[in-house]
Amino acid sequence: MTDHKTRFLNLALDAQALKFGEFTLKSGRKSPYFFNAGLFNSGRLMRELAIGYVDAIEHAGLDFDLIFGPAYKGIPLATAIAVELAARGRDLPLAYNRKEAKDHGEGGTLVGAPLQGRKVLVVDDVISAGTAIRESLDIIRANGAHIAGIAIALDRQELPGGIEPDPSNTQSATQSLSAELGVPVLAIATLADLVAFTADDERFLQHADAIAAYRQRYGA
Ligand code: OMP
Repeated sequence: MTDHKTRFLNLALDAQALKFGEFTLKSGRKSPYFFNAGLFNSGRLMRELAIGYVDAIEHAGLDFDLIFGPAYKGIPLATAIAVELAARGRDLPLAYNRKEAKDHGEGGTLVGAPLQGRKVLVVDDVISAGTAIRESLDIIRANGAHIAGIAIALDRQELPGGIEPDPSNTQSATQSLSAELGVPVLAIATLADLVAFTADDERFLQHADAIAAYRQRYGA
C-alpha cells in the first residue's frame, strides 16, 4: 500500500471520520462502516487530508487546469486542495456551486473562476452508488467545461443502484463513471485498502465479518 493511503487511513481513523457500526446510506443500504468527511474539522486535519488528495492526484499524473468542489462537502475540500497545490508550485483556478441559486448580487449558482473551456478536476468526499456526483458533472458540462477526472477520499467500490444493486451492472459505481466519462476516478483509498489496512489490527476484528458480508452483497 502506498504511503499516502496508509497516512490517510490513519488520519481518518484518528479523526473518527471512519466509523464502524450500522449506518443507513443515501442508497438505503445498511453499511457496517461510514466515512464522514465533515469530521476533518480543524485546520490541521483538513491540511493533512488535502495532502492525501494531492499526493493521490500527483501519483496519477492527471492533466487538469481547474478544481471544482460540489456543494457542500466538496467546497472546503477543493479549497484546501487548491491551497496545497499552490504550496507545491501549482496555482490553479478554483470554482464551486451553490445548492440554491442566488437572485441578487452576482446571481447564479456558480462561484469562483469561470468554467468555460476548462479541464476540470471534480473533488468530492466519497462515492458509494454514484448518484450524488452525477449532479455536479451535469453542472460542469452545462457551463462549457470538460471533466478531466474525479478525485475522492474514499471509493467504497459498490455496485450502482439502490437497496438492491442494479443487476445489469457488474462494475463498481466508480468504474462505471470512469468508463462512461473516459477519465480517471481517483481515490486516496478504497474499501479494499481499508480491509487490508485493518486486517491484522485487533481493534477491527469484530467488524471484519460484517464488512465481508456487505462487500459480498454490494461490492463490485
Ligand atoms: P452515492 O450518491 O451513493 O455515491 O453516495 C455518496 C454520498 O453519500 C456522499 O456524498 C455522502 O453524502 C454520503 N455518504 C458518506 O458521506 N459516507 C459514506 O461512507 C457513505 C455515504 C452514503 O450515503 O453512501
